[in-house]
Amino acid sequence: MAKMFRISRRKFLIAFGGGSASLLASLFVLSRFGALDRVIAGIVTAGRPSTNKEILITGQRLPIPELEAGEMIGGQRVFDLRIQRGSMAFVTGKQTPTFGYNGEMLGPTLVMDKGDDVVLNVTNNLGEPTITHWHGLHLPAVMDGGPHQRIEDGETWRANFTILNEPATYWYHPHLDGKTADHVYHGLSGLFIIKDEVTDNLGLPQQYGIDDIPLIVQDKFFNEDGSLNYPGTSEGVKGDTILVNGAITPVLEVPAQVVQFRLLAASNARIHNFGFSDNRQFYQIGTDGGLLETPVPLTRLLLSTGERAEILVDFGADENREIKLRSYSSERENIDAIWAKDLLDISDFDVMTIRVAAATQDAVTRLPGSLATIARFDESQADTTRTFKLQMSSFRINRESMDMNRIDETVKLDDVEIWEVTNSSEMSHPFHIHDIQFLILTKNGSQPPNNERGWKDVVLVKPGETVRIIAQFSDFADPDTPFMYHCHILEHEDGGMMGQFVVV
Ligand SMILES: [Cu+2]
Repeated sequence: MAKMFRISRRKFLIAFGGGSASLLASLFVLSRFGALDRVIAGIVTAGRPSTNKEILITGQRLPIPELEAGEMIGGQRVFDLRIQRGSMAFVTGKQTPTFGYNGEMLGPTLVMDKGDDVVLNVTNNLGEPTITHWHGLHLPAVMDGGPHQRIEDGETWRANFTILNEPATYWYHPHLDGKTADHVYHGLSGLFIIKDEVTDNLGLPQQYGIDDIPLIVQDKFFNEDGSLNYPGTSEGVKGDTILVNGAITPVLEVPAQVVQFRLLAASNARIHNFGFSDNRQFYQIGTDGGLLETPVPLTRLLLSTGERAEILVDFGADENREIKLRSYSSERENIDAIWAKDLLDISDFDVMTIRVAAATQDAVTRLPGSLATIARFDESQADTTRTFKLQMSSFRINRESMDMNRIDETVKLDDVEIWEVTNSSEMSHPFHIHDIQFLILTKNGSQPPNNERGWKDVVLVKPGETVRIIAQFSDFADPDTPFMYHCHILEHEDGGMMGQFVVV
């Protein structure tokens, strides 16, 4: 896998490292016509898979994952998840082998209340070992579903914990060391929605599937025989075909009123820059781990793999109109060096078509004023500051590749810590920490943008950037079972850009 990374880099150097006068002259001409990026991206993506777009089934109605509230048994909310192989229709006349939870692909949206005592029985019928991680949840390390909690084929793992997190959108996905990227790519991902009475009474759109819509955005390559093509490229697999909730660039009908989208960037590697085709303003109300203090107006939303955002969009004046949800990737700045970009990275492209129909009877028509109070830490409260250097050569953090038998950091229970994460590589890395929700203090010394001033469990660290975050490690100490921190580009994680910490 590391080999492909070197090849693409070498191709780039061969093509553009020569420095001959004629080459430079033609580059100058190309750059004047804005085509240089496209040429270079074309060169570095040559030899990688591409999908014959004519064979794809697109424009289907957006599937909405089934809402699953579990079953109340003896005061516990019990969910059963079966990891299984399935089959989907993405290519005309063909079937695509997929992986899913309780279905062909993706999984049910698990809904629960803050404070619930939750049991998740996860049965592995995949034919190979896997595990399921509860991304963003604050829980005992043995219940986290990290690489140390493996489920052998045919076995069931029972996870049991109390929901302590704030109301927000979380997700679940495999986390087996070295296999996470492959398992997620083939379809294993699902959402959690945590609710509580306070949030239920804010007047937010919350009719699931009607005005409260989950959007799991991914990208994949398809072979002509219908199968998924997973090239395993070590710098990160960015597919050339965009899927939402397991359908290729689908169509969603929304009522002409305020609608909530729960966005999950669940690609293996792609970093999106969402916006709408009419450049309308929308409002971010939630981050990974809770509501923001007030709605934040945006026209673009940068979302890297693993991150979630709840946004409100007012379609009140749009009945009978058609609007596209798009990713304006060409507008992103300082995301990846050109050798790591694919054609979509330098393009603006459709993610989903939105058709606006009549409003519902009990339509939400106004935005809420204030949403939540965030108890911020003061930097002076920090007991410790740790530094993490992200390096792409051999995929390391602080010069070490992931080792299941090495504990990298030991954190004292209840300590408040500042983690300073520096990216000295040429690609952006979404940095994820298990167990906790954190607040971003600074990005390269500046305050984070308003829409990132809420609880987070993934933060994008761009090339040359240092991001400082602050968090408290409370409730769950276990000297024997570590939590993970890692890059959420899944091929980087599998490649070794992951470390382990224990709370004692
Ligand atoms: Cu990374």
